[in-house]
Amino acid sequence: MADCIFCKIAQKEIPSQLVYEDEQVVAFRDLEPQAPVHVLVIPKKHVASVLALTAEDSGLVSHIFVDVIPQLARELGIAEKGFRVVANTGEEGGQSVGHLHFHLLGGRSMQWPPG
Ligand code: IU
Repeated sequence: MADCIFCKIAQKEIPSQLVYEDEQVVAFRDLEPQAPVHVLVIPKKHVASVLALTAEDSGLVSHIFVDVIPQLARELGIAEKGFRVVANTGEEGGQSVGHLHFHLLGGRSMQWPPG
């Protein structure tokens, strides 16, 4: 999508600290990390949010959760102690960028409830 910053990051029109890439997905370091490890896992195709996912995206979502996130968690050294995956959705959910992204956070003890 033309004006989407995460589309531009996925297409490398805007630089980022990429930590993973395949045909469907990229992951990069969050610019304002909230934990020692904080990366964003995004689909290359534009999907606005969790609410915009359709049955056609089930393979993509499965790939992100079954393959990409566990692999990244291991590579980034947060698999053993634990980590958090967050998809802020919509205004009250705290979503500030309108391109689906999964925060992968780790390297410190997480609190509950979130703010
Ligand atoms: P949110 O769940 O939509 O609020 O998450 C958006 C995240 O994207 C947030 O943590 C920002 O720091 C991060 N981010 C980024 O890493 N690079 C950018 O160019 C922009 C936002 I815009």
